[in-house]
Amino acid sequence: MRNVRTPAVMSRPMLMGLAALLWSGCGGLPEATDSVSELQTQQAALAPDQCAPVPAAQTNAGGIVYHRYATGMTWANAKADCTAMGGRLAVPFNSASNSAIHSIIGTDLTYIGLKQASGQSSTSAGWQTPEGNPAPFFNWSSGEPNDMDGVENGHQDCARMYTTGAWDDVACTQVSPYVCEFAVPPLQCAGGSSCALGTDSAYHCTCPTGQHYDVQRNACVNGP
Ligand SMILES: [Ca+2]
Ligand SMILES: [Ca+2]
Repeated sequence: MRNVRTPAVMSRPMLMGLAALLWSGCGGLPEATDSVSELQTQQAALAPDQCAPVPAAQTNAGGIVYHRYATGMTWANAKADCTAMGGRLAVPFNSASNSAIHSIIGTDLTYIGLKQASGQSSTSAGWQTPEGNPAPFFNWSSGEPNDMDGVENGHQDCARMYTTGAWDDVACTQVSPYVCEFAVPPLQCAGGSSCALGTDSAYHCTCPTGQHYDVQRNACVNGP
C-alpha cells in the first residue's frame, strides 16, 4: 500500500474498509484482533485533513504502517503524539510485528506501546496496551523486566525496545524516540502544506498565510 494517499482514487472510508478486509484475512490471535479493532475505531474518527508528520523511518507489515519518530519524548508524551496523528504508540502483537518495529529503530532505544499498571506485585505483572488492555505479546530481554533492582516498586513501568529487538522496562520519564502505528496509511501533507499540531490536539495539514488546504488535491490553494 502506498504511503502517500491519493484522494481522487481512494477515500479514507474506502481505505478503512480495505484495512478491515486485510485484518480479517490475517488469522491473528484474538488479542491481536481486539488490539487492531481499537486502532481502527480510533482511526474511523479522523478528520479528513488529519495527518502524520514525516517520520525518520517507516515500514509496513501485516497491513499496519509503522512510523519512527526520532525526537525523544517521555512515554506519556509519545503516546499522546501518536494519538494526535490518529494512530497509537506501536504495540507488538506477535514476533512479526515486533520484527517490523525493530527494522526501523536504527541505533535508538525506542518506546513501544506497553505500560505497567501501578501497584503490581511482580515486575512482569500488569503490562498493558495504551488503551489499558492486557498486553498481547512479550519479548523481554534476558533479566527484564526488572524494575531496576528486581523488586517491583514502580521505578520502571514503561517498555522500550533495545537495538536487538528485545525489550527493557525503563522509567516512564526517560526521553526516547518512539514508533507509532496506523491501521491505514496516514495522510502525508503535500502540495505546499505541512503537518502541524493544532489546538485540538490533532495534527492537520496546514498552509502558508493566504492559502488554505484542499483535501481533494492534498495541496494548498490560494484564498482564505
Ligand atoms: Ca515496574
Ligand atoms: Ca529494566
